[in-house]
Amino acid sequence: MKTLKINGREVAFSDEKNLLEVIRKAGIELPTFCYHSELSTYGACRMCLVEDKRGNLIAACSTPPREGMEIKTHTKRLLKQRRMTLELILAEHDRDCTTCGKNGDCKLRKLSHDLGVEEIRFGTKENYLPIDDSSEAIVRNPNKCILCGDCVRMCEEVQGIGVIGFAHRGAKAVVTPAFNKNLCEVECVDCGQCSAVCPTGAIVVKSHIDKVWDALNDDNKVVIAQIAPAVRVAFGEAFGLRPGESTEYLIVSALKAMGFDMVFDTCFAADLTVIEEGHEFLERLEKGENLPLFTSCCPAWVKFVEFNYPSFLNNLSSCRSPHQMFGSFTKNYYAKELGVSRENVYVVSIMPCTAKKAEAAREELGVDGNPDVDAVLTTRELIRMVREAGIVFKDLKEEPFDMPFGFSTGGGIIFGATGGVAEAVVRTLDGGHRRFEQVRGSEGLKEATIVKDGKEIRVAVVHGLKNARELLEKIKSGSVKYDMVEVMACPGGCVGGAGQPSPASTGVREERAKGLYNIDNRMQLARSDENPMIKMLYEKWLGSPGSEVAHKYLHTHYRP
Ligand code: HC1
Ligand code: SF4
Repeated sequence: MKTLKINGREVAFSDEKNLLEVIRKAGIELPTFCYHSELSTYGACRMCLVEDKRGNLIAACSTPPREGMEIKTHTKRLLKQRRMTLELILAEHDRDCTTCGKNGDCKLRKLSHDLGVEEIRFGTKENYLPIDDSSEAIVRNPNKCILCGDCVRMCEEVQGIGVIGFAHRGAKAVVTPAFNKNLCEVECVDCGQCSAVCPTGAIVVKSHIDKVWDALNDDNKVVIAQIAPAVRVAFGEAFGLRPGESTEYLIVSALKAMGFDMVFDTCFAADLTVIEEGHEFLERLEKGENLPLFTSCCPAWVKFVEFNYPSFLNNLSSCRSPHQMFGSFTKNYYAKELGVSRENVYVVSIMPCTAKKAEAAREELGVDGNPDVDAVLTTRELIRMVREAGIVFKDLKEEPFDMPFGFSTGGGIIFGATGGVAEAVVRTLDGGHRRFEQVRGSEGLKEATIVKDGKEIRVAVVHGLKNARELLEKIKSGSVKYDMVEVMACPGGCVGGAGQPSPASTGVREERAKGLYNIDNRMQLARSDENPMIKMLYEKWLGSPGSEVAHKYLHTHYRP
């Protein structure tokens, strides 16, 4: 076993990729801005400097651990150095912390407090750059950027998109889309993963909180919430629960306390998606057309295909995503049952995702300018609203979902983890009650083959858009062949959505996914086609899967 010394204590190490990982494993939390274990090492922020026995200062993130090394992590010199680095960053930083979107969750503010920065000797920021709020999903404030490059590497290395990068040099250096364009003018897919790794308020999620409060305070509006699968296994993290603990009935209770009239489950709409998409898939299979079928639940993935692979647009399932199906049947069918006009029904989607905000704004997903989904709150926005409303989480009593759209099967629940959509469709195609565990887990690409009526169906599952691009290239070249492909833009699927509480490392995402499979195991029904409320919706309104009504209200088209 190899060892080195940290602050005079012997510490064993094996395959840790750098000194920083060894130090953190030894229980010492060295500060960093630009280090993320899932991104390449940048080594720019200099916060993780340590001192070796010769007195050299070295960046722990970019130094491999070596046998016999002796380092110190908190000498007087290092403390002074870190404080100075913070002071220099703060001197160039817009410091309106009290009104910042990252207030309460800002690493810069936390470290300045923890490291005892009490004055900034190097002046105050003078030159302010314009804020870019052109995106439906995120807001970029360059005045709060500390040039750590986390967003740049996330967009490039994990999402394979690369629409933001460094421009200019020295004091003029900024992170910006090419040619200083706004985000809405480049091929940003709204995944929000850049905001999830941003340590400050330089990239934040666009808030829908105020408009939801407005609707809740409007007596003419019937305000209806739907809760996405992945929200329930992450929401509790903000209140001290472990990732993966299910909190859906506490969320229902909180929403009711805030004044929501009805609370339904997006998992019901996910069950409906399985039926429509399963039907569409079998039709394509029979005709041998537009295969592989690509799932279409993830709006960032849909936009990615629209921007980059228009020749594959016909491969996308024409099904709207579950939360948009929900908005559509709520406003076009249920509003009539309630005797309320669609304008007076206000649908709020509670989602782990930022791209759902942009999806809800798509013109085709509404009627005459009235959207099917009026507002999208991320898990984090809902947490903020719960606090704003003075609701004490530990005092909440569980409440059930409302009916009829609060009933779901395990098939709808597992949508929130990578592989879940494919597994739910396969369960229904198979018609048994088996689980299909081959497509579970956090590997970038998962494959499975199932046999239906003597015919082999090849399924692939990818998450993270870089993985999706690699797969599309292989499909294009003919080197691989599949019948169905599930793609989710965020690492881990929706459980790793950018609207979830941070930080979402691989381990956290896996725990959340496990939480969804645990709920699935407890569910009475495993297959979406067994959902009695779905059967009722077909009997009362839709007719049969793939019917004209179903196509009009539950399907969509894409833009080349
Ligand atoms: Fe998802 Fe979906 S699973 S896309 O990840 O298909 O956001 O959770 O709500 O719409 O159901 C997200 C999650 C979510 C949709 C469903
Ligand atoms: Fe890149 Fe996604 Fe951020 Fe857009 S939202 S800049 S695609 S990481």
